Amino acid sequence: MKRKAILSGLVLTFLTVLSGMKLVAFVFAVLDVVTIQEGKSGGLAASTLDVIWVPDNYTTIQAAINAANSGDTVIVRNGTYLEHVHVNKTLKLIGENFPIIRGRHLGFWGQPTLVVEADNITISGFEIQHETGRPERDLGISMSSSYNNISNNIIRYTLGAISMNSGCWYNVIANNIIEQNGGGIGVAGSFNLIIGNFISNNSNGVGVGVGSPRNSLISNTISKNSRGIVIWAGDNVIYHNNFVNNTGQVAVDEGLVNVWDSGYPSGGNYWSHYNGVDFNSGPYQNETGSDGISDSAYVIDANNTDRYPLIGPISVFDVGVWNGTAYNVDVVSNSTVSNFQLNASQKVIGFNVTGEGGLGFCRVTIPNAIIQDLWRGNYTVFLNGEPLPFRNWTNAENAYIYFTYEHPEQKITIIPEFQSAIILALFIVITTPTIILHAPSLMKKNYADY
Ligand SMILES: [Ca+2]
Repeated sequence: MKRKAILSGLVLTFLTVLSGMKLVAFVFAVLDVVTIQEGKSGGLAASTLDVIWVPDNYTTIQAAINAANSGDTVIVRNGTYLEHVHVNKTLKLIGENFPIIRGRHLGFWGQPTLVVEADNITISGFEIQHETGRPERDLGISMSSSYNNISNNIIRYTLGAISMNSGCWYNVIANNIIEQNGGGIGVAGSFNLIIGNFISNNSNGVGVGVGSPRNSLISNTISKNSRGIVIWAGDNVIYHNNFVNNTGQVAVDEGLVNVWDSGYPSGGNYWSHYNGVDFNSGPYQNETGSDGISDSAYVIDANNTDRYPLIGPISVFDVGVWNGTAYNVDVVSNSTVSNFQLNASQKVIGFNVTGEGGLGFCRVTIPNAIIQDLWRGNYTVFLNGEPLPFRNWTNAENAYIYFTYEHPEQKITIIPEFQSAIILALFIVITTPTIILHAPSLMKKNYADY
């Protein structure tokens, strides 16, 4: 029975990672598992532990991996580890406070700091580097397997931060910071999900290789790379990404067809160089009234069109798990969005918007489950405590709420329609950070903070 408890704890831990909750919560979950384990074993040799600590049980990460059994968790404490790490069994490799794994240049180019070779491996919470810096000579993570989860890492100074070899399926690459590498993320295979990453100052931000269809790239911020995204395959889906000031934003090999939006009103991507206007709305952009989506499509080439380019960058806020499902609230805006809060007990979503003069706009995307839970489906928008006119759209998943205001600075709150301004007054009075469901962290997916 104890063993069962440990396993279910680990499963829960894995789901927690998948659901995008914060690393802190994740490590606590693992600590719970350790407590159960110690209660049972009273201190066994490390090779029989389900959770192995580095350097407590083994001084190097590789030694811990070598001693681990498939299904174990290896937790690495903060520090700098000068290693090349080879993960060839199903493990969870978890960093505590971002330990650094730094590879050495061994004389030939392309040596990875981390090799991921078995399926169902989790790598989370590390800073992965290569010692040589620029010019980059060696890889960060080299992957040749499937069903892996690479999340909440920082990867710098490598020839390629995350590099898939052909035939990698169903990998999740989420919420990583990938900067100052030769290549950012190289996708090779299918059904991989690249989501919520910040990819900047690399040569190529993202590359999708030949013969690699059906991958999804969603809600990444891809900025200041020589080339934002380069695609040598068709039938991939790319939406809700911010393409910002890349020397070349996008390149698709000739004749290949990819999908660059998720329909209306969900929309496509933000392209910093694309100056679309926004006076109209609707699937055909022929109805009067703005909606945060360009009135004209962004044509990449004859086979690739973003039908619904976002008119401002998208920021994604993790609002936690509701009835077992992890949700985000997205804000598309030409303002800087800060102090985002979702207060479930007060039934309020609030944030600040700032900008340099002129008219600001927001398009807030809120999952229907939250709209129902918080507001029984009926909500209203306030600007500095006064009602603000808004327009809204709904599809099967979300409500999309659009409104405008004058810059430079305003406070937005969305509250239940059927309740009075008393709630709003309460919300304004209570400013303690404890009401923030998920405190801002290094990995917060907020465009404005990056
Ligand atoms: Ca429009």
